[in-house]
Order: sequence, then C-alpha cells, then structure tokens
Amino acid sequence: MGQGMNRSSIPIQLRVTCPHCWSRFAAEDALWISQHPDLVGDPRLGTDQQQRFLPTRFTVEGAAIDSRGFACHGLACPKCHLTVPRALFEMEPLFISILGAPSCGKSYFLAAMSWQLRKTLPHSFCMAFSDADPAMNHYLNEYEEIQFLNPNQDQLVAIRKTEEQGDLYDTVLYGEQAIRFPRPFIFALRPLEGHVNYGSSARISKGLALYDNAGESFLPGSDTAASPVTRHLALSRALMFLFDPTQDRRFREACRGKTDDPQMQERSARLDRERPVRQDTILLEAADRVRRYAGLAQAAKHSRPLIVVVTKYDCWASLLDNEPLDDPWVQGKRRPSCALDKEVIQERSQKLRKVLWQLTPEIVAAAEGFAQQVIYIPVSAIGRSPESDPQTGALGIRPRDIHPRWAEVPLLYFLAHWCEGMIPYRKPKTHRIGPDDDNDTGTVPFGAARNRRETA
Ligand SMILES: Nc1nc2c(ncn2[C@@H]2O[C@H](COP(=O)(O)OP(=O)(O)OP(=O)(O)O)[C@@H](O)[C@H]2O)c(=O)[nH]1
Ligand SMILES: [Mg+2]
Ligand SMILES: [Zn+2]
Repeated sequence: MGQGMNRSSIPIQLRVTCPHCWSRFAAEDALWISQHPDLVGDPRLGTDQQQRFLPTRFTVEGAAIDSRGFACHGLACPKCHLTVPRALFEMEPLFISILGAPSCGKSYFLAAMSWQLRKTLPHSFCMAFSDADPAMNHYLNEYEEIQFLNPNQDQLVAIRKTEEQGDLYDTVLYGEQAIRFPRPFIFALRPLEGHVNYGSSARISKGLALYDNAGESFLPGSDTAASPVTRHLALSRALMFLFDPTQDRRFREACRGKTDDPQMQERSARLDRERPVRQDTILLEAADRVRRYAGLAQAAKHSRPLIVVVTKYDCWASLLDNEPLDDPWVQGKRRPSCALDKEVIQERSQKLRKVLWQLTPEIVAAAEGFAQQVIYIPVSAIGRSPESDPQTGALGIRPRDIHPRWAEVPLLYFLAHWCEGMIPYRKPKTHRIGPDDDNDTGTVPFGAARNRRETA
C-alpha cells in the first residue's frame, strides 16, 4: 500500500491485525482490491472475486491504480486476501469475543447491543459508533432490522440459529487446503466534538471487531485447523461469556411459578432438538483454547477481563428481587457527556455472583479460576419472554414488544473500566463531595487515572 496511504493525513497503524485470519502484517504489505470488472479471479478466494495486487502506481489522492487504469479503494490482507476495512489501518484494534452454549442468546445479545450502542454512545457519551464496512456488517444489520426497524410491528420474528457453516463464513484456499473463517463485524469507535478527549482522538479511537459464533463451535473438539472459528478468543481484549439460566435445571427450579417463559418450562416438555449442555464445559473449553492459542501455562490466570453476561434477565429477575435494569449513567451538569455509574454495575455484579454461587457454583469457579478480573452482568436482549408460534412451535417476538435492557452495559463497562479516557464514569461514592458536585462526573485523562482518583 506504501506511499498511497502515507500521503494522506490519516494516522496509520504500522502493523495491522487481520480480523479474518488474525495474522499480523505491516501496513505497507497490504494488498489492494482491483476495481476493473475484467480483473477477476483470485487464487485464495476463487474465480468470482476481484484480483488482489501490490500496487506500483497511485492517483494524487493516494488510491492505488490497477493494471487496467482504474483507481482502487479496498484493501486486503496479504495472507488470506479478505477485505480489511480502513478503520483497522487507522485505529487500534479491539477484539471482543462472545461465547456461550447453543441458544444461550448470543445473536440476540449482539443485535441488541449494537443497536443500543448506536444510540447510547453518541447521545450519552459523545462517541461515534459506526459500521467500519457496511458490507461486512450486513448480517448483523439484518438482525437489527428484523427486530428494531421492522415495518410490521405485530408479526412474530426471530433471529435464525447461527450455523457452523454458510453465509457467516468465508472460505480461503491455501493451495489444496480450504480454510473456513468466521466473518467479523467491525465498528469504528471515535470521539465526537464535545468529548473530553476529542483532542486525543487518534489515541482513543478503536476498531472494534466482534464475532457471532454458533454455540456448537465452543464445544470440545470443534475448532480445527480447517475451521479455526474461535481463534479470536486468544486475541480478545475481553471475553464475554454468556450464561443462560433457562438451560440450567437449578435456575428453572428456583424460578418455578415466577415466570411464564417457555424456555423456563421443564425441558422434557419442550422441543426435542434441545440437548442440555453443561455451560461450565463451554467456559472451561474456551479457557483451554485461550491458554493454548496464547501460550499460557495451565495454572496461569488470564490477565484480560472476563465478563459473565447472564442472559434473559426478564425471566429470572425474581432472583434479584425484580430490580429493574435502569440505565446506569447520569448526566453531567456542565458537560455534554454522561458518566457511567460503575458502582451500580459492580453492586449488581456482587448480588448476581451470590445467586450464581448458590445455584451454579461451578460457573463462578470456572470463571474465577480462569481470569484475574471477572464481572457479572445481567442482561435482557429482548426485555420479555418470546412467544411460541402456534403454527411452527418456534419461539419468536413481536417487534413492538422488544425493549432491550442493559444490552450495551457489558461493553460500556469494559470501555469505561479498561480503555482509559473513552467513557467518563462517576467517581466512587467515598470520593464525592456532594450530590450536586459536578466533579462527580469526571473523565480520567491519560496516564493520570490513579492520580486523579487519589486527589479527588
Ligand atoms: N426470555 C428471553 N429470551 C431470549 C432473550 N434473548 C434471546 N432469547 C431467546 O433465546 C433463544 C436463542 O437465542 P439466540 O440469540 O439465537 O441464541 P444463540 O446463542 O445465538 O444460539 P446459537 O446461534 O445456536 O449458538 C431464542 O429463542 C430467543 O427467543 C431474552 O432477552 N429474554
Ligand atoms: Mg446465534
Ligand atoms: Zn487475513
């Protein structure tokens, strides 16, 4: 890519991580995607894909020129040849993995989380949250559209089960060997004007990459050389393990009589296709993969945070005294941005940990045995129970009934707590002078986190 991008004023990451095959490459080694319609056929991607090439000529704007004289715009990974959005050349990458058993609610959570973040980040935190490449985010946008932009608000809709092959994967040919990679969803996170650290935009902007795996891909033995679908686990700055109480007999018993959710009914009465999965096995297997891919000793704890997201809160809220999940942020008095109330989230986490410790201690043990820092966050992606379709028996939801609760909180908490300078948060109560003190809502500037808190 060389001089092409160097001429522009965009700060460039010297090394880029491919969000498809996860190899690291020097930015100048990136391939360009030819534009002329005759230049098709790529050895890695097949006959119907545009050729990839290393350019020698550029336009004055810095776009590479293909061998037929067309200006090109797309960039690709030199190893797998798949498209790498520019955001990953311009911003620090932030990989986050979402894992959990089949049907635990990963796809619904992902859709609700991105939908909510599109509103919450700009409105409440002066951060832009946009698709880095709309074509790559196509399927996630589709999930969001079915639920949140559906013109037919009364008809039951559902997000289809994530399969282990198909549209959500790209196949790359390395000679004779075909390798299947999961398609990432990529977002650009950038401060907007009014953000406390707007001037340090280049440092706090992030290219966020997320994956929607099939739950089956987290079962032992399912990640292979030909289908390395969960290798992102080792690169991730945070793991979100989704635990689904409706798949646990002890939770179902504790909630008996307190919910009508069809998923909380005794499993024998439900659809036959469902096999119970021990959810701690999924977490232990993921821990094992992270250790293997990241070269961590068996006894060593992972230094990156583990967020245990407990899904479908609407149907087990009785176990947390039916406390509503109100937005955990407050408006700053003199600033346009809100401040995240981390303490509210931490208090919920402690309560939730107690419930899990009582009902499913093996989940707490697996989480805390693996990661140094663990937080437990209740979430409801839909906000209420799905209904059974009388014709097919499948579960669905009417778009007008969908009201996600806390779907964006796991990521907001991660950004506030572990990505300094991005999301302002409320100072701990012990450091507050009074309820109206605007110092309450302070963003912590770079490198001054500890100082600021000590002197507050
Ligand atoms: N009550 C309730 N049910 C939910 C919620 N979110 C998802 N569900 C139900 O959980 C089921 C599975 O959700 P998915 O998001 O498809 O699960 P998944 O983890 O993506 O499953 P796989 O793709 O098979 O790995 C669906 O039938 C949803 O109706 C929620 O917030 N509340
Ligand atoms: Mg899914
Ligand atoms: Zn690649």
